[in-house]
Formats: sequence, C-alpha cells, structure tokens
Amino acid sequence: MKWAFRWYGEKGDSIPLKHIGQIPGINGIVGTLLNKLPGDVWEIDEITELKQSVEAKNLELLGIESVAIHDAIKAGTDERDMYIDNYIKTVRNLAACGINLVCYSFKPIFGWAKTELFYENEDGSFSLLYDQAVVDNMDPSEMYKLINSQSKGFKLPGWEEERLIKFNSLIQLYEGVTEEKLFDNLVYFLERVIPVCEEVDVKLGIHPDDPPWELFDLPRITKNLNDLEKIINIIDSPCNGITLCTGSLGANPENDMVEIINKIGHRINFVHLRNVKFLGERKFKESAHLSTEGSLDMHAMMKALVDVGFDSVIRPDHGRTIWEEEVMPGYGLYDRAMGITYLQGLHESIVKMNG
Ligand SMILES: [Mn+2]
Repeated sequence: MKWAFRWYGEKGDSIPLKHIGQIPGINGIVGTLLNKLPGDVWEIDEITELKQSVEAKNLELLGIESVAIHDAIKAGTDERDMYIDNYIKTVRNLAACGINLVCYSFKPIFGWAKTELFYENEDGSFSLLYDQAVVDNMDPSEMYKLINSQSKGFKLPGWEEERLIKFNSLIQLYEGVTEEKLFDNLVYFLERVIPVCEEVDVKLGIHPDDPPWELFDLPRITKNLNDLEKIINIIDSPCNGITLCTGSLGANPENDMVEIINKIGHRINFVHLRNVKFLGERKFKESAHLSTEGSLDMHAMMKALVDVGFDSVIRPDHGRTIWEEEVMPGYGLYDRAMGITYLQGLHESIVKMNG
C-alpha cells in the first residue's frame, strides 16, 4: 500500500512538496496538470516535467487525479470518438512515463457540490458543508455563483469560470441524457479505453458522486453499491476499477461502507479516506478524520480494506481548515497531515492485530 497526498502542482497548490515530504510515512502524491482541459492530450514532456518535480523532492508520482472526461463523451455526442482517441493517447503517454493509476469521474456538469466552503465549527475550525435544503431553492447556475463567492480566490477544480461561461450550452448538451443513456455512454467509453489500459497496465478508478444522490435532476450513476457493481461488471478487468471515496459515498447513511468494500474490494484501485458528520436529512459536514469526530467508522472501513487485501494507493481526503491556514477549502496541510497519521495508526494496528 502506498500513502499519498493530493497535490495540485507548483502553481496550483499553496503547499510545497517539501512540506508534504516531511509527513511521516508518506510515499508520494497524486497529481494533475491543471492547465489541461477535458479532452486535451497530455503530452509526454509535460507529464515528465511533473514527474521530475515530484521525484526531485524524493516523492513518487503515484497517480493522476483526475484525467477529466470531455462532456461529448459523457453526453454521447458525435464528437466523442475524437475525445476518446485523445483519452487513449493520454493513457498511453502516462504509461510511457511509468504512471499506472488514473482517477476519473463520469458526472454531468457538477463534479462535486457543497453549499458552504468555510462553515465555522464550534472550535473555530472550518469545514465544507452540504445542505440539500439550500440546493432545493437554487437553480444550477446559482450554484456556480455560490461556490465561487466563497472560494477566497482559489481556483476550484470543476468550478472554473470557463465552465460557467459555457453553462447554458452544457445544460442543453445533457438534455435527454437519462441515467440509462449516461451509463451506456460510460460503457461505450470503457469498451474502447480499457483494452488499452490492459495493454499498457494503467488502472482506472471511477470516483463516486459527491453528494451521492441526484442533483438538479441531472443523471447520476456512481451513487451506491448497485451502481458501482454495474460499472465493474461492464468489463471484467482489474483496469476497470473504482476510486473508493468514503466521504462521498458515506454521506448517504444508506450506503453501508463496509459492505461496499467487502463486495467490490477486489476492484478498488484507489482510496480516498475522509469522515463526514451527518447533521440532518441530506445535510452533512466534512469532519476531521477520526471516527469520534464524524459519523463514519474509520476503523471498520480500514479493517475491511485490509481484509480484502487492498494494496494500491490510499490518501486522506478533504480536511478542515485549521490553525489559520490560508488554503483551498478542504486541501490544507495541517488537518490532512493529522488525518493521514491517524489512518496510518489504524492501519498498523489492524495489520499487527491480524498477525
Ligand atoms: Mn474523493
């Protein structure tokens, strides 16, 4: 198992690699090329530059999060073959650079959504919070304004201004795209990309919906165990895998996280561990990682991961903003560093108890 931190690159992240490298037991980062738009080919020289910058600090580039899927592929328009070809080129280029893990998601328009980015907790720390009641009174374009008004100037992945400009055409693009159609479009994509992944040994991990329920009547196909089982059954290949994000799936109390890990554990290629605290019906905040701070049993999930033999890349997910850190919401150094240390402690204890 490899312990990672998400890192947005020298220009996109306020946390220097040196500081990440000082976290005990860390192996590397999962990175991205922030200048790449969905559908672009990632060229070998650009990937190499990222890889070398990471390795210069004695860290490994353990995977890419994410290589975004162009909307033409998700909506299934005539242009999709061209963008799938580009995706395949990117997969080949990553493999040529020795990168064998790619996270992606297949969500129309909204990759993730929260209604407060800096919700103040009783102890003065800040969390991301989601409240369905707020969303119910909004239309989708207002969601953009809400998120960007709270971002404190940080560029938030998935909420870029370019996307807002194209927003109305995006909404039109997905008109008539039902859950079934979206799923069929995922099948079309995977049938073309997975054979290449197998050839060059790149494992994909699809990221679940955050929150894991419908949003503005847009179709969602990565909400629960049933959805994820359908996806891994599209093609029975270790390359066709899941990114288990506990804070995404776990935000719905109906999702039994241990059951999910037990059922699809053999196809979990990447893990994001984070805790959430339920505050009411479809209302939750992202808490500190400890089981005692949220509603999820982190020990039970870690034990399930150990028991299914999970042996890939794992990272702490969003933390709170603490100690007056000025950072992108969810991606501060301090709370995630405490989170990873706690998770490593759980892991060591479980492995040793198992003998
Ligand atoms: Mn996640």
